[in-house]
Amino acid sequence: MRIIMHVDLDAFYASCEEREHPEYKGKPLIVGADPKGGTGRGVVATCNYEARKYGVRSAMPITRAYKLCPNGIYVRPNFPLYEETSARIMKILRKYADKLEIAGLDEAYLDVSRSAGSFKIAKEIAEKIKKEILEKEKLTCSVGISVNKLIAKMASDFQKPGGITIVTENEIKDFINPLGVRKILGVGPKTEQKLKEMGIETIKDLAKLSKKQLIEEFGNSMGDLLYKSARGIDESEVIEEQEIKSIGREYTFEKDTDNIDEILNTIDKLSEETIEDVLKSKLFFKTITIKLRYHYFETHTFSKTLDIPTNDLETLKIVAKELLRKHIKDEKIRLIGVRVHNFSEKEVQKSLKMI
Ligand code: TTP
Ligand code: MG
Repeated sequence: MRIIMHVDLDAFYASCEEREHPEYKGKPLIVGADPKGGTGRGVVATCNYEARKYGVRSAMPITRAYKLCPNGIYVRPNFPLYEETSARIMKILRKYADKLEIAGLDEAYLDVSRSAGSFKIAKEIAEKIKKEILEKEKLTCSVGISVNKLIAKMASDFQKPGGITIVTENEIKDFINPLGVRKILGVGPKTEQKLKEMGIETIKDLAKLSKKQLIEEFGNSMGDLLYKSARGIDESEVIEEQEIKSIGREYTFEKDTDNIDEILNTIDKLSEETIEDVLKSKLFFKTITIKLRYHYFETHTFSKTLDIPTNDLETLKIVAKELLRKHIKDEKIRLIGVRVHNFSEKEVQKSLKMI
């Protein structure tokens, strides 16, 4: 039997901010953009649990957050702080895992099948992990323990903040049945909406659909995922991955803009900040992606993969701007992002010839 643990930090960005600024403690804290008295732009990245009492949530427009919680403290994200903190936490987690898969800045899967051997010992390991993260990083986390990644992740979310939730093989059905389909990793708002239109809201509802029906409606891979997830089945392995997946920056304009100079200058600035982080990471990237969000919120990404890896600023600027010119529509832009990924540790050649 496998024993898989999912560890997820509580209100991660907000908790890092509270640790650095004890004066924020006990007050609603929103990390995201400056609300500018209700006229600001951008969205909430996250907020602490005090702010959640007012209904504030991740991904909500900052103006809406401000309406719900005008007296909250609003801060902009400090990514280097979260990245450094995350790296130290992953180091702690690695000690306890046979295999560790970093799934995001604040979450990881641990395969502890061999080292724990039983759910009882796995719980003790989870308690040790929580204690060490609290002592060393002054942060709390929630832990889910089960027989696969799918259920472990649902379990870590079940008793937030600070909970440890164990779901054994026999308990899976009762645990997942009442949950909303959105709790399945891979089910986003679109799939959720489509299922809702079919009268499916909970995992119990979902389990009533046949594999054939699901594949007809959602295609092979999503259909198969939905069919298996509704039964608590997930055979995917915990995959050791130590590399950072991507590095990048994005910016929401003060006012939606179609001023091409302003957009290009912003790409330059975002590229510079991105390269600073790339140099710190000592990595070389092959793929460059830009993200464009239009004023009506439609969002597109466009990528180009180079022949050889680089960490060159000019290359990034040129390719990002080329992607922009090629794909931009005649509409006002709300947000723009620059991101690099597909990393390797070796540089081959630092020159523009590769473009
Ligand atoms: P989550 O783990 O989803 O959220 P959280 O840690 O803030 O809160 P919870 O206690 O419910 O786990 O995401 C981790 C971080 O990722 C979060 O602190 C901020 C960032 N994030 C965004 O920037 N935008 C988003 O829409 C979400 C969901 C998260
Ligand atoms: Mg979290």
